[in-house]
Amino acid sequence: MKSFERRKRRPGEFATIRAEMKRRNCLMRRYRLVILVASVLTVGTADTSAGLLRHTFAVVLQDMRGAVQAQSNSEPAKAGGDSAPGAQAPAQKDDDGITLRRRVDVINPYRVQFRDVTSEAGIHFHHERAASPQKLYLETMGPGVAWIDYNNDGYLDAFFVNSGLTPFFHPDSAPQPALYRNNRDGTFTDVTAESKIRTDGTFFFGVAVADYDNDGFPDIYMTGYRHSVLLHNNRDGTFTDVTAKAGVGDDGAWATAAGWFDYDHDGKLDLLVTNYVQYDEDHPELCGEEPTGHRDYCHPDKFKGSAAKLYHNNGDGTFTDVTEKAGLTNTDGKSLAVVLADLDGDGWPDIFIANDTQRNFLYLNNGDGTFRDATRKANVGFSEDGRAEAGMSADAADVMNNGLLYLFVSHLDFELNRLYRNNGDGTFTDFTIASGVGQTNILNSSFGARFFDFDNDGWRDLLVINGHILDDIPLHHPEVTYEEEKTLYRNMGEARFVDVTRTEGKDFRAKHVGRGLAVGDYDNDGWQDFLVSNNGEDAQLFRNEGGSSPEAKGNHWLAVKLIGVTSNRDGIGAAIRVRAGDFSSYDQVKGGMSYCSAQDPRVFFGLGAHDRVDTLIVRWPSGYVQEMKDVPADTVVQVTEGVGAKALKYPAPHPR
Ligand SMILES: [Ca+2]
Ligand SMILES: [Ca+2]
Ligand SMILES: [Ca+2]
Ligand SMILES: [Ca+2]
Repeated sequence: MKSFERRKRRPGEFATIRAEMKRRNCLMRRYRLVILVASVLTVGTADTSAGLLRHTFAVVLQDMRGAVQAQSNSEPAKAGGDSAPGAQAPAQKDDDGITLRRRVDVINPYRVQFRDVTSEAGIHFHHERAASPQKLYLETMGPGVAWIDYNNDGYLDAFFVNSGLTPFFHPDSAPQPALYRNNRDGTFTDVTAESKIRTDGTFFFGVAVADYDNDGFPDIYMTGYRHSVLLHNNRDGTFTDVTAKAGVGDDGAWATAAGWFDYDHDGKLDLLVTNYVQYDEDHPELCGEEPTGHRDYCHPDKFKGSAAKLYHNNGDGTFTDVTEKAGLTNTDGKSLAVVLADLDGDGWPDIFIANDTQRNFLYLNNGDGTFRDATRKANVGFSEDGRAEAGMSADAADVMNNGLLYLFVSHLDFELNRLYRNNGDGTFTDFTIASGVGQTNILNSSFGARFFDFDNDGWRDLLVINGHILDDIPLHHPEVTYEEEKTLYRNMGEARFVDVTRTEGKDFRAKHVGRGLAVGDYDNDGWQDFLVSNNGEDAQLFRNEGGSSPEAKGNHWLAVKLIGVTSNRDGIGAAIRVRAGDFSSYDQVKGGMSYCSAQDPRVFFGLGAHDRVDTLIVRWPSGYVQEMKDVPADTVVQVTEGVGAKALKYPAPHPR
């Protein structure tokens, strides 16, 4: 009787049972995964800690919740065909056999996307590659890109570096850089002509921006081949080339990355210029395959390295080359990136340089105008297995929210990009594999890279711009392309990075020959945007659409703009700590970063659910410590050294 009754089910009941069984199976699979992951972590990883384990559990549990949610969302619509409000489209299967929607729920839960707004913003800068059949080495490197608020209206303007003339490339007019003014309504206007920025055919690569003369307006340093240029901002929209008087031309060298910092704490910003290789374009090495005559861009091993230069700011518009005095003469360098930050926490800014095929350099500041090479002791010169890699980009950030700056260096294809964990005792540990920033990018050649909290959840994420050096790379490695996707990693907490590139739109995933990356909030909405410079292609502006994501609505932010009085006016070298409840985040106003590019000078903090900051503490390079209490979130706070803080209001869009 009972068995007969069981056979007589109500219509639709079988479907419900099937759904329930499927849900239970799904949960069981995930419980098994929890146990598996826990076992692997406990047994197999040197970096296992209670925190990481907790985090892994949290991720997997979140995944389970996401799966349950997705399950309930995919249940059939009720009789009558009404679809529930907020019902989601059927999930797409991806090639891992896991539904893409579930992956998005877990790895990009706030659904923050970047949109290519280059064209609608009115930016139409094209980098001239200066390509020749001879494949001059200069052609494939560069360019960088910059954010600079040149007219000091609180809105970031954009500056693009261009190439120049070579013995094999001499058009009627030399390629020119470009300055675009931010119209405060999402668009830009090309103001290059009125800015009087015009170059003479010098081949430029990178850019560093800072207010070196403390007059309140940011100035521009452009790195170039055989000659670099300092452009003083005249405060009326025009710039003057003051290189000769300043004595910072770096003549004869191939300058790449540069950065500003006040290494001797005298209140005046000094200039660190890194140089690549000793290269003679008039008698170029021609590289490639001899028998076939097939030309290729040279390998850096063909050339000798070139030492960086440190220029001390004398405060009267002139600088003195103090490279030797400071102990920085090292011709092993084939440098492409620099980050200037206090890496050992002693209050003095240090120098980290990424070198191509040579070890990186870490120079710690002795506090007496000299530096010591601490690379080997600090363990940041090589990959974990002792190889010097390609070193195209560098950044430093607190990705653990523990007050220690980790170092990131990007590399070529078939090398892993490296993350070095700061152990807080002057040493670092290669954290690449454990952190997850290496593997998914193995076929890409990574140039510009920056840490920033793209979804404002309180954890700094990582954006990497890719593009190969060799335009014929598929001939050598068919699986590698010249144009490459960008890579976005989300920090899932405690420096566990997950590649979320596939959760971004097609604009973001379009392939380019990526080089420079400048991160900045050009529309002052608190969601950080970015500029990309591509070799031989149009530059790109990506807008962070986080502000219009319903899922991200609960995430808050705070930006800090510093005005130094005793310290250098830009506050470069200042350390900032933010506390909100049990949340704490730390950063510094750093010099250099990324690949040959200049970043938003403000420091941004994602705050997650915190809509107020309990304390904001600024430790200025002068040593003065300034503390502000109960600061509202979702605003740019301007802190003037020793004076006070105010929330900046941005003027309404002005008529065009
Ligand atoms: Ca200035
Ligand atoms: Ca100084
Ligand atoms: Ca984040
Ligand atoms: Ca923005």
